[in-house]
Amino acid sequence: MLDLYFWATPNGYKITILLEELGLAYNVVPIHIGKGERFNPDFLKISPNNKIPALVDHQAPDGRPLALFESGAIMMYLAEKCGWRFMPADLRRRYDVIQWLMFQMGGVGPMLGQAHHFRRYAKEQIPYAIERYTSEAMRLYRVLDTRLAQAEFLAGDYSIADMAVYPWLRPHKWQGQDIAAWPNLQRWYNAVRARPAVQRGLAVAHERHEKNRKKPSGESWDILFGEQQFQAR
Ligand SMILES: N[C@@H](CCC(=O)N[C@@H](CS)C(=O)NCC(=O)O)C(=O)O
Repeated sequence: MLDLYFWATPNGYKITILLEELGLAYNVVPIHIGKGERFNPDFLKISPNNKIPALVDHQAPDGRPLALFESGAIMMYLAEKCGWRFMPADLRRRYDVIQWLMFQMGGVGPMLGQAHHFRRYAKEQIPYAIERYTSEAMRLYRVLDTRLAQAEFLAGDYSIADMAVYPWLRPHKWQGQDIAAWPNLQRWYNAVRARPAVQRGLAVAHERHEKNRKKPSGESWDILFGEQQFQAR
């Protein structure tokens, strides 16, 4: 059995989408990030960066339990465990997937996350920061659109790289972006969104954590962005 430590955020959705694509059974362990559940010592043993998602596979292929944090590592593990699905074993094709996955992990996620923060969550509107991360979001959208003019999906065939990027582009309005301005990106976005497993991956999350759609305020803001996160250990 797989335990997914999850909250309804783009990094959480990546894993529910992949689990649905793979048809694996899994148990969702909700970690309400706005309530500080991620500082629970049992969770920290699994996820030392105290962020979701994390995964425990109670029976990994070597016969022992395996705990993983970082969504990219979790995706690579699940793809390999299931016989290299959505990340081919072939060296060159595998690295096509890995480089676009790393582009998401190192660029798309952190930069768009900062765009969300400064445009939507920051208590003070800081024009320099808003401009910086909105421009960077647009630059990343251009990189994606250019790539998707050459290939149907980021790594050629549909892969974990597409599943990693898609949830981050859903809140494109929060990033000050318009997907319709990028025809290749829009074509890809519609194709990924139309996949039944993607819809299931998002629905699992919505059913359980609808309240998370609210903008953090008061105590949940302090837990997410204030002093509390630095005093947790
Ligand atoms: N690089 C990490 C990022 C994880 C991450 O930022 N998770 C967010 C939710 S999307 C979280 O736990 N936020 C709570 C916090 O940062 O305090 C990954 O891809 O797994």
